[in-house]
Amino acid sequence: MTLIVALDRSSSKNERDVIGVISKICNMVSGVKLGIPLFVKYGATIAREAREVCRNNMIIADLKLADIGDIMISTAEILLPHVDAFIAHSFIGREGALDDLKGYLDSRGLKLILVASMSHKGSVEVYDKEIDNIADVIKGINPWGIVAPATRPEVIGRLRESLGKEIKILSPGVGVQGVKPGVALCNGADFEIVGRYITNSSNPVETTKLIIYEQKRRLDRCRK
Ligand code: NUP
Repeated sequence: MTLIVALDRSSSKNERDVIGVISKICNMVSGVKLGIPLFVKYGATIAREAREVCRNNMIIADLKLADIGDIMISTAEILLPHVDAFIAHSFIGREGALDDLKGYLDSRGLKLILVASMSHKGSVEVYDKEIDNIADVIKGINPWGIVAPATRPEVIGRLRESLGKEIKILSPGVGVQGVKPGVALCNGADFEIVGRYITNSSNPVETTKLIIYEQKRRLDRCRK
């Protein structure tokens, strides 16, 4: 499975509707990524609920951690029982930050995912200019995965080349941000992250099926 669903907001007053959406599609996706708006609104409860309905999926907390090690660890601790992976920014560097977080997550059997570049246009202003330094930080930390933009497939290709095959690449930008399903996979990503295209759909199950169908179709073509 090559799809991760991103949940960032609830359209009703409680979180049951986003939980309702994922409960219908858990069996079609690899992971469920929970975003900052949901954590601010509902706290750790949202992760517990996601875990309860999607027992076999990877639950990813996308808090985009970017702090000193001690504070990132205190943040992760709160969500520990319900989450399998945490996303942190790579630009903060290793010493006193990412190396501490990585050590802590390793000791608990949890995954670290580092943002290597972002899907919005402004990411070229800093992240892409520093891509070699960023790749060095990533190599030094050796996380389970990285985030790289579906919107700039050449960046995915460059990171794949520099980091090798072991590190998983997760690519957002598919759907509402304009990229067609399968494009990032064809350029070296392992997973595509899709949020609003699914969560805002009047039929999230059919939309998820369609994305998976399109991913397969494009992959079959680009692998020929
Ligand atoms: O560079 C990034 N771009 C991005 O959109 C890094 C991310 N983590 N994301 C996240 O991916 C964003 O926070 C949201 O949860 C998801 C994309 O959502 P959508 O545009 O598919 O709705």
